[in-house]
Amino acid sequence: MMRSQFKELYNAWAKTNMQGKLQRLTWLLLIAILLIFGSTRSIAAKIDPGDGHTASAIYILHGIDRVEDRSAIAATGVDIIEVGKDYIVIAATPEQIDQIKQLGFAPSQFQTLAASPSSLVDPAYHTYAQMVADIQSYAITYTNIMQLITIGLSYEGRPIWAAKISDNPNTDEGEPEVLFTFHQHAREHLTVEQGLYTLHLLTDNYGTNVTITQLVDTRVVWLFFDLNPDGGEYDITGGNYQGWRKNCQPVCDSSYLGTDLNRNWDYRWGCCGGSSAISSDETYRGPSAFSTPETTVISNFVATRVISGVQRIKVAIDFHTYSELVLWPYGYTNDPIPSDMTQHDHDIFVTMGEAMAGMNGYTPEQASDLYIADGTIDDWLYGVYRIYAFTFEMYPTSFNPGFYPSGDHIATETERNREPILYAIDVAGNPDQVLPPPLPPQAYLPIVMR
Ligand code: 0X9
Ligand code: CA
Ligand code: ZN
Repeated sequence: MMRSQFKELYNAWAKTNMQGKLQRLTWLLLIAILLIFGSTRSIAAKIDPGDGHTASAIYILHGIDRVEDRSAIAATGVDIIEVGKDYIVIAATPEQIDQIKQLGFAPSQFQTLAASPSSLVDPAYHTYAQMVADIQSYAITYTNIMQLITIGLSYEGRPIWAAKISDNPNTDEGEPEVLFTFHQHAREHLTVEQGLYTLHLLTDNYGTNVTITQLVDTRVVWLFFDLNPDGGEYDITGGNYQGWRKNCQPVCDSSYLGTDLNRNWDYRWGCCGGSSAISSDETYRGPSAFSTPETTVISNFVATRVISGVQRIKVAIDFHTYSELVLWPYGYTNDPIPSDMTQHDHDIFVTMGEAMAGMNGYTPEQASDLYIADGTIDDWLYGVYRIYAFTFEMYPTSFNPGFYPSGDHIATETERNREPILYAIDVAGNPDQVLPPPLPPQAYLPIVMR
């Protein structure tokens, strides 16, 4: 009795133990499978994003001189880096090159460009940490006209910093507001310098320069120094420039992932072949509009500037490199005045755009004259809030030096935008003033009869 009871118990224990062993074995097997496939997957993520695409290379395409062709090429998801009179420079995968050839462009038009000669990071440019140190020291020096805030975090958790420049910066005085944004695209480091230049310009000259003092006293200037801190830091990893454009969501350690912030804004997002649905592409728009924390944080901020039903921000400039252009909406269509723009607003865009281009020597044009792009910040700022929003493409005009001019250019190229920046701040007081007043009936010139 005891024996058989024991035997039964033993058998039962052995059975559960056996099951346990089997379970453990199964787990081990599962873990092994996960490890093997997990590691191949992470290696694979570096070599192949899993959507059949491979690494982008830089090409120059000759004989391209029509916006229709450029937009058709952009629609394959390549990044058009430069638009010349009769050529374009693109970053494209071999698959995209095949697609472009299928569109009818001849192989003889393609030429691979050598990588940028100076790939060493230039210490004259501010890193994220150096930028933060600079703006924090200014905030301490100029408490009378500067309020420094963080409005949220990037995907990797870096604070997104904003400065409010105005007299009595801790009080809402109801003044007209201007928004300057910098560094949506990681490799466009010159734009961070433009943001710091603007901060220094408005603060260091306050109280001594009459124009600047008046502008700071009668406006609110918002400076968003760095919309893409994660991408910017990734672009300088290891002391070598990486040619990175997008943010780091979900990761920045391969050439395939990340969202193009300037295709992620929620106005006609993904509408018109001006962005890509493929996560490995340079112009990947994300799975939905405002899928990135960086664009979401700015959009939430801009929404807070609607007070008593009126958007306080009247004028905006978003800084990029390169090509030396002043661009205005819309970028999603070639139509200069579609139904979501008034003739009056179009006239203000053209007048302001040409005026600013006259000051910095850039070329003024509608954004889509370059190529169609959808989900861009200026289309969103104007489309949703009727803000006169421009995109500046800074120095240089050509792929040498392209995104990485040496630090010697920082002072001249940021100073070059002094007048357009002051003009934009001024015009925000009443944008309508840039248009000539209509002639009253009695003002017609008398016809002189002879
Ligand atoms: O493609 C962009 O986002 C901007 N150029 S950049 O080389 N800095 O990436 C330009 C956007 C202008 N808008 C349109 N072309 N529609
Ligand atoms: Ca004020
Ligand atoms: Zn850009």
